[in-house]
This record gives sequence, C-alpha cells and structure tokens, in this order.
Amino acid sequence: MGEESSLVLHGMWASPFGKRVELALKIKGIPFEYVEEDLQNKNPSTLLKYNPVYKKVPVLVHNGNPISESLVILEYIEETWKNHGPALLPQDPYERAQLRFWADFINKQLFEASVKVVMAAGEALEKAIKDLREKLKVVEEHGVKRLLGDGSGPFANGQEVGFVDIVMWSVLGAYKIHEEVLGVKIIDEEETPGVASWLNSLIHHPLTKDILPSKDKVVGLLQYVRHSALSSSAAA
Ligand SMILES: N[C@@H](CCC(=O)N[C@@H](CS)C(=O)NCC(=O)O)C(=O)O
Repeated sequence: MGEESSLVLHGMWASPFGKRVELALKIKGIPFEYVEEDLQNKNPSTLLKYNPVYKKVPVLVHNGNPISESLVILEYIEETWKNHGPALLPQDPYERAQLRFWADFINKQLFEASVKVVMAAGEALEKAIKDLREKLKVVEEHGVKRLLGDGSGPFANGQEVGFVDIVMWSVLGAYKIHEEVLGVKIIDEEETPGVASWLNSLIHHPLTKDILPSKDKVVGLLQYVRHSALSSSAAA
C-alpha cells in the first residue's frame, strides 16, 4: 500500500462483526492496520468520530474515510479491490442476489437465535436450541442446496471463502466451544448434514483458524456474557 493510501480497521477482539472484516481483508490479501477499541470507554477521536450514528465497531477507515456496518464494509472491500485477490461475490447479478439473501438471513435470523442460546439456561435454553435448529433446517433445506449444491467446492463461494461464508463463520464459527460450555448439541450432523459440513470446512480454513481468538478467551467471554445475562434476568 502506497504512502498516500491508508487502511485502518477499528475493531474489538471479541466482535464477530469485526472478525468479518478482518477475514475479508485477509482473504483478499489486503494489508491493513488494526486498532483495538475500548467499548466501555469509547474514544471520541476514533470510534465516536468515525461512527457517530451507531457508535459501534467495526469501522474501516480508508484514506481517512470511515465506513461502518460490517456487511456494508464487505461490499465496499469487494468493490474497491475488485481485482485484488479472490472475488467475494460472483459476477452474475442473480447469483449475487441469492448470496445477499442468505447472508441477510444468517446475519439476522441465525445470529439472533444463536445469541438467545448463549443467554439462556434450563427450559429456556432447550427452547432456544430448538428454535436455532429450526432455522438451521431452513438453511439446510433451502440454502445449502442453493449455495453449495453445484459441487464446485466446500464453500458457497466455491474453493475460497466468500461473502456468505464469512457471515456464516462469524455467526457459528465457534459453535463447538459453545457446545462444550453449554453442555448441549447445537449442530446436529444427521438433521443438518450440509450445514455441519459447511461449518466444518469454514472452521478448518487456515485464515479462520488464525483469526478466531484462543479457546480460553472465547470460553471466558462466553461465561462472562452468560453470567451477566442470567443474573440480570434473575433479578428482573
Ligand atoms: N450491525 C453492526 C453490528 C456491530 C456491533 O453490534 N458491534 C458491537 C460489538 S460486537 C459494538 O460495537 N457494540 C458497542 C455498543 O453497542 O455500545 C455490524 O454489522 O457491524
């Protein structure tokens, strides 16, 4: 990257949204600088200045211009570095629309259902798992066939991880650690074999392995989030 060109990702180590951007830049081989933001004490000269609307990470600052919202940032990366590294989206407009549809479903439906799982215990956890599995069945029946059915590779983007793969990994890439901590099965290989094999390929990709925080950190965060959520719901 030349002296006149700068690219800075403002993130937070545990943010799945920030990880999406980190993964996209690494897949495309685009060098960037990383700045860790303190979300408990938001920095007025970085985060609050660059994302005054949502005040959230990630923010990608390209040559001084901030871009917020992880999916908007992924599209920006793809358009700006179109010929740099692998394409994250296909050329065909209909295919692109299909991938955006599933990225949106995973980002909203699966993300929301998986957050409920992390925050619940007892009967509420059983219900949350059931709801998440129902949504995974929708992905299995309608999405996997559409996204991975052509047999061109282990990912929705073929041989390399692309737009919808990044979103799927950011939402469920740590599911095995979640299963261990919660003592429940989240992904049922018999019920949703396509989803299980897709996630398996994503988890074993060298770049995702590199980006996922250490198991100890993920476990610590999960226990902290659960403890806060469960003690505030008990107090309510
Ligand atoms: N829709 C946003 C979500 C970003 C988001 O929720 N970021 C969290 C960290 S995981 C955050 O910055 N939270 C700070 C806050 O809510 O005050 C995106 O896709 O980028």
